Amino acid sequence: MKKIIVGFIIILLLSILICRVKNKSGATNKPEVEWIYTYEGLLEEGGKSVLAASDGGYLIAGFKYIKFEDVNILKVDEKGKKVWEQIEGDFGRDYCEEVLETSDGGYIIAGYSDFFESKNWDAMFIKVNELGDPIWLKNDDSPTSSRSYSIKETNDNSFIAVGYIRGGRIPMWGEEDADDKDVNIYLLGLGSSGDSIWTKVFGSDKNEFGYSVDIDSDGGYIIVGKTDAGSEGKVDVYVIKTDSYGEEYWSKNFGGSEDDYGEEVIRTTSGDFIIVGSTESFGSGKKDVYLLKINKWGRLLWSKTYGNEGNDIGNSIKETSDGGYIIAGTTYPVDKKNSDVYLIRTDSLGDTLWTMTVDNEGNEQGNSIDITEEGGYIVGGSFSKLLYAKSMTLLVKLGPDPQTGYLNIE
Ligand SMILES: [Ca+2]
Ligand SMILES: [Ca+2]
Ligand SMILES: [Ca+2]
Ligand SMILES: [Ca+2]
Repeated sequence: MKKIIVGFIIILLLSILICRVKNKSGATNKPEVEWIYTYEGLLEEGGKSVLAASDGGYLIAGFKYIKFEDVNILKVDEKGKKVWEQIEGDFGRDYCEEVLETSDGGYIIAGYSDFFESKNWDAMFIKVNELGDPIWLKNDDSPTSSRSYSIKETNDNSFIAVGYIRGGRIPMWGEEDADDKDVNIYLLGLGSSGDSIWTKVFGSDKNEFGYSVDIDSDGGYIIVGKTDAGSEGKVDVYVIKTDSYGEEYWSKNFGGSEDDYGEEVIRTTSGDFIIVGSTESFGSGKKDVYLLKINKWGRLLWSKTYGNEGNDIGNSIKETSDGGYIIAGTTYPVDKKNSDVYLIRTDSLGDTLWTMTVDNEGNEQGNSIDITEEGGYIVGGSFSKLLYAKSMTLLVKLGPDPQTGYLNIE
């Protein structure tokens, strides 16, 4: 028996070695970095969410400190030159978490705000036109603190948003009253002018956070975040599937014995769901980027990790035209004093086609990625020269991906 195990381990090690050699020989087939730009004001700013706009150029939304933090929307052309910039929000602090192009050619922002009269955070939604001029701004009027992190447009020009809220949940079995302190996932069905048509709260007496929502082929929703009610008492990736009214079909935890976080979920062309986040349970040390593919019933099809000894964080994912994935995040290499943008391109099974770090000689954070018209990538995030120096908005443009191009020719 021992001999069989030793033999198996040798074969396993050899196959890992062969895989490594293979990956190295193909590793030159990456897109080129075409440009890196930082955008700065007098004070702090940073980018949270990027998109390749249908009228050309790129749009990055985040925050900019004027008197307080405000939502900032910056439109640049294909070369990264500023076309327009708009500040949105009201009297308090306003943060953007996601920007989305809407079917009318404008944009919608999901975030949160501590509006003047309010003593806590409110989920906030801002609709702007194609030049960033405000059309409406709506704050969630729930009595407890709420935030929104993700928004999608439904096919009737309405919106679905997810975030989290304190309290608001239904009491659990054996509980007299649900208290108003624990955090729960908050799903909002919004009308075309941003008013809540309905809201749903999901969670237990532990904390649950919602970070991403996508629309399923059945008109229902898939929600990803994290829960403190994880296996072995630690944090797990948390996934909820609902119908189009937000009624729960199923919910699942994923991860191992340490902390695992879900950041973004998208429905794939195969009809499954792909989730990106970070894990401390598996991988090469500290946090690693965590990729999970699940089917529509929530069954895990496969999971992968990417990273090195330091912290490697997955923030954003898109499906490429060949059915693979592009992931953007941040890596904190142990042999360096600063962070880099971390990009991972995989095939449809999550096997690595290439990885790349982007370093602008400072602290780069890769928060969001989109695919450009010519099959390259636009990455948005933040940059600071030194750890506690003023932060700036960061954009990185990559040329066409040879991996996608090669597969297209075939
Ligand atoms: Ca809870
Ligand atoms: Ca866990
Ligand atoms: Ca790591
Ligand atoms: Ca760096």
